[in-house]
Amino acid sequence: MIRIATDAAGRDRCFAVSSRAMNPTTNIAVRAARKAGGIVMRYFNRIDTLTIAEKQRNDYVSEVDRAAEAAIIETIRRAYPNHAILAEESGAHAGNSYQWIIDPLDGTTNYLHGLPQFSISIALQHKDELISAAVYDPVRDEMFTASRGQGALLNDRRLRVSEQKSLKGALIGTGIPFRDQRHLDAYLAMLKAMIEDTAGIRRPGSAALDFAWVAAGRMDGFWELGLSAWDFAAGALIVTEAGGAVSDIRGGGRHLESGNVIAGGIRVQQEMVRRLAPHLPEAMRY
Ligand code: 2AM
Ligand code: CA
Repeated sequence: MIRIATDAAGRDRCFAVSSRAMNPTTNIAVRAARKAGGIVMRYFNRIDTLTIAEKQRNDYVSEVDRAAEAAIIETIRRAYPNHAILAEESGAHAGNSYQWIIDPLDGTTNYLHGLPQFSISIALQHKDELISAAVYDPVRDEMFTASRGQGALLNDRRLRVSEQKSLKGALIGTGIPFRDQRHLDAYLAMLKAMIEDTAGIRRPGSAALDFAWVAAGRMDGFWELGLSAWDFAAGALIVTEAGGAVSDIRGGGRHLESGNVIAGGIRVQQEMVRRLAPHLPEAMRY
């Protein structure tokens, strides 16, 4: 593809740019995520006017989550009326073997406090394979995308996980248990192991964005227990397409099932499995 742009001297110049025609389903994910981002940002400056409900202990939802989710579903349905949908607020909508996995506002607790760290997460899964993903940070206007076999992008720039080879010097993200405290001691043992072995730990508060940041090399690894599929389905594809690895706590492939997950550059991720797996509670299995 040829792009024409004006150079520093004011002359029109032709540039050859690599064609990064986006997969059509990834395109729809991007369109839906942008729409939801618009809704989320419109309300962000007047969060005091929102009606907030508590789904369970420490688990909030507002009319923004619902409006953003409705906009995403409408965009997807218009393009793919037969696809199935699994969305955080409205649950499962039946369809064919393609399933969209949607979190309309990941990091609701941050959002409701006015803390600008949240995202919109949309993935498409076909049978057991993730094929398209978009995670959108509307505060920074950063769109992270991935299409299976075609790599991951941040806006139009190609993403690559960090080159970090070991835990020594690594910056690691995590999520601290907030709802179910049954496994808090096991989590704290994991946290202790990571504090001892790494350069530092961060808890930004939107799991979808944490994965996107691992894909971008901003953090070297990430782990959390008890996530839902919509928190990290998109993020998982973005990390693997950026050359990283994602697994359950024992290093297997059952993370979407268990919600217990480790992601990172390949070496860091393997080291994390080695250090964290011994602390996994028996009841969690993987
Ligand atoms: P949510 O905002 O879509 O619910 C991080 O730990 C993940 O857990 C986030 O992706 C967030 O997704 C979810 N979460 C739900 N309630 C939370 C809370 N009270 N504190 C932190 N994270 C929460
Ligand atoms: Ca979420």
